[in-house]
Amino acid sequence: MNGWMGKIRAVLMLSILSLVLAACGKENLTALDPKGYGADTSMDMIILTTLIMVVVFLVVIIVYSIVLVRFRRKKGQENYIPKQVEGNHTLEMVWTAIPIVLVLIMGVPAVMTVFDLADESEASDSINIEVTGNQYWWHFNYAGEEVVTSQDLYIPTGEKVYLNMQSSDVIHSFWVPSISGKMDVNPENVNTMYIEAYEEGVYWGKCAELCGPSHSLMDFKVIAVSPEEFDQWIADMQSVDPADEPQDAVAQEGKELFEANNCMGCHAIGSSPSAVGPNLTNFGDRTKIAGFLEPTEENLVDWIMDPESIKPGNKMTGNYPDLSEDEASSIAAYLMQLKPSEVTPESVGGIN
Ligand code: HEC
Ligand SMILES: [Cu+2]
Repeated sequence: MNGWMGKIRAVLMLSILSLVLAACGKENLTALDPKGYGADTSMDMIILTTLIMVVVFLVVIIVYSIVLVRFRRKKGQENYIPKQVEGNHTLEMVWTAIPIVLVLIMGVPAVMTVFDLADESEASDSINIEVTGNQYWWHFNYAGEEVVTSQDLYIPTGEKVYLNMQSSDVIHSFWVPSISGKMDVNPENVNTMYIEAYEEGVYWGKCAELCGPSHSLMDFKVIAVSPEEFDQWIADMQSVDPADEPQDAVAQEGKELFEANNCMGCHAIGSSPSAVGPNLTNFGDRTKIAGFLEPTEENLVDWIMDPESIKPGNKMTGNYPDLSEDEASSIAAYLMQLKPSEVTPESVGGIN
């Protein structure tokens, strides 16, 4: 009685725990709630294979239980030997054929999905983006548009967007679980894939390849906006003039400090393709600072003063003169004002 109660209690506790834990994790960071074509087709495969495995499991358990009960050694029949079926042709054919059929049911759609997701035939008429993975940030160059950005990748909904991906250093992996599968981003070759988001929203991306001490902080976002908003965003980004004067005196001072302290050596504002560090054209609209910090001025000052304590091993540390907190604040005020567009992560619901 006690033993049973204990087991029931354990099962109850586990169910409650899994309910509680199910609420953890970020929305739009799961392959199990697909919001884009690649994730959708992967989900179909997950469901198909899981169903088949459950059926196989149930059949095996049922047959096993029947055999266990029916062919127990019974009293008075200790020397009874049941009918021997070794070498039975029908049986052997059946248990060879069933797994082959099951593998075909899973394999054929899997191979078709792989070819479908690798189909590049529409790439030349579509949006093409050059994606560069860097220790520990992402660079996005919109081919033919003179638009460059980092960390937040804007795409239109309902369209296939083709990504041509390469790394500037070590192997990274581009993964936006709720939109698409993973793709390795290698230094020596260009890997391609397309992504398509069904709905507007902000989708979390992760680098899925261990790439150094701050690998786990190499987050990025896909911002899916309507096609009209996307065109608007591209136009807004194209109209940025890096020489424009900031609105107030503090930001003006920040701009001068930004120019005087080597920041420009690595960070472009405008469409310059050079990219030692993230392009900052629309930095004020970013969902995060450096991919993962809340975009507050305070966090930005901390980042500028000591990026190493925030993202160990990053390539910015030590490459510019030491700054006072006042200087860092002025630069932060300037960078926070870089908001060229009305189309922002907030305009499609922000992030959770
Ligand atoms: C040697 C090149 C280099 C210099 C010089 C440099 N940075 Fe950076 N910066 C980087 C790199 C690389 C990153 C990306 C770090 C990461 O996320 O791993 C970065 C990230 C940033 C970010 C976050 C960008 C984003 O998209 O979230 C800001 C803001 C920034 N730097 C500001 C500055 C300022 C201000 C200066 C001058 C005081 C400066 N940087 C000097 C290379 C540089
Ligand atoms: Cu990485």
